[in-house]
Amino acid sequence: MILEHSNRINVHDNQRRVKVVAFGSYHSGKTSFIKRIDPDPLLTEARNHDGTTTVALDMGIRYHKGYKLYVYGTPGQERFEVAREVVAFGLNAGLVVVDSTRGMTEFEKRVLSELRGSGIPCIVLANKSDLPGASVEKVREDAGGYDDVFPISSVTGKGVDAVLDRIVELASALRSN
Ligand SMILES: Nc1nc2c(ncn2[C@@H]2O[C@H](COP(=O)(O)OP(=O)(O)OP(=O)(O)O)[C@@H](O)[C@H]2O)c(=O)[nH]1
Ligand SMILES: [Mg+2]
Repeated sequence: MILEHSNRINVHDNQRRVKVVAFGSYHSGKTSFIKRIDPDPLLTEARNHDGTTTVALDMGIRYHKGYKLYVYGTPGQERFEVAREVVAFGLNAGLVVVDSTRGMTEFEKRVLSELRGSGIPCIVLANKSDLPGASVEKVREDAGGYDDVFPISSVTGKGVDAVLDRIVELASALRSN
């Protein structure tokens, strides 16, 4: 699997590379977001009782405004904490993917607070905005009024470009520090 994809992880192509890691509770839509930004992602999913679930990591690559974004998806299931730690190592920016029909879980609130506490730029994605009952206001409230909350739909693609723009903005700020 690694060899098959190794040509895509070329570190000698002089692009400005950014490692972005997506966190979020079970089925919040992390894998769907990665599939949306890269039509040929690396996915490690297994079938389970309600569809599929990530069991190790996902990765998509997206070129955006002069940057090469490596976007990693973590597993949402609690038991995969070790995988989350390994995937998160060395990240430049974090995404907290929230199912906006249910609001932020305690886990998602904790991840946001840990990222912010470590000074890592992060964006909250209020995903599933295409579904009835989705509320970006509720997610904003759950995030304690945090500014960087973006309503998106990983299924329709709505709002995704604004997220990519914001990642690049945060990355360029990092570089100028
Ligand atoms: N309507 C709608 N459904 C979505 C959206 N994003 C994800 N889903 C659905 O939500 C379910 C879970 O999506 P995944 O992308 O697998 O979620 P995940 O966060 O990767 O899940 P785990 O790996 O199990 O933690 C699937 O049935 C998706 O089709 C969205 O924006 N809108
Ligand atoms: Mg997944």
